[in-house]
Amino acid sequence: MINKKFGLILAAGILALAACGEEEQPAANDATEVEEQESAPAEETAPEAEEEMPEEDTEKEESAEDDAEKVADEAPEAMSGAASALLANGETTSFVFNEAGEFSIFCEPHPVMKMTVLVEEGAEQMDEVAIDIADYEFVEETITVAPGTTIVWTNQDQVQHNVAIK
Ligand SMILES: [Cu+2]
Repeated sequence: MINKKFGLILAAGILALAACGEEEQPAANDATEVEEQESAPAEETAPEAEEEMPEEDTEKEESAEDDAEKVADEAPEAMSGAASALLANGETTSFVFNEAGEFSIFCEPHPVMKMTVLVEEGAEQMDEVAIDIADYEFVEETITVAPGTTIVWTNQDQVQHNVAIK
């Protein structure tokens, strides 16, 4: 609110000054100057508040990143050699894919079970993506996700599977 007011006063002041530069109106000019002087204390605080605004936004973004990091903490980062525990029927596991690139996924007890995760900047799938493991297969053969996506696998089979990264 203060910023808007200040903006209006500033805009009015600039307009008045610009107008005064062209047509000499001493009376109107004096009135404008007095007005500006009266509102000076408010102006002194307003620019600071305006400058602080972006910092606050940055802090908000950082806290959003912190939240994302918390999610990432829950799901281990996808990297070569990583593997989940064996999943019983209905159990889930997840990895977060932060790095762009290609990840070959397989099931350790059944190495024929494979899928590929492509991590690409600007991919439509993001945040959290669910993939079932059913009938000895990863339901998606290849999936493209944006960096930072957490993929959650759910074992729908009665046999145990896991999710390993080559
Ligand atoms: Cu398996």
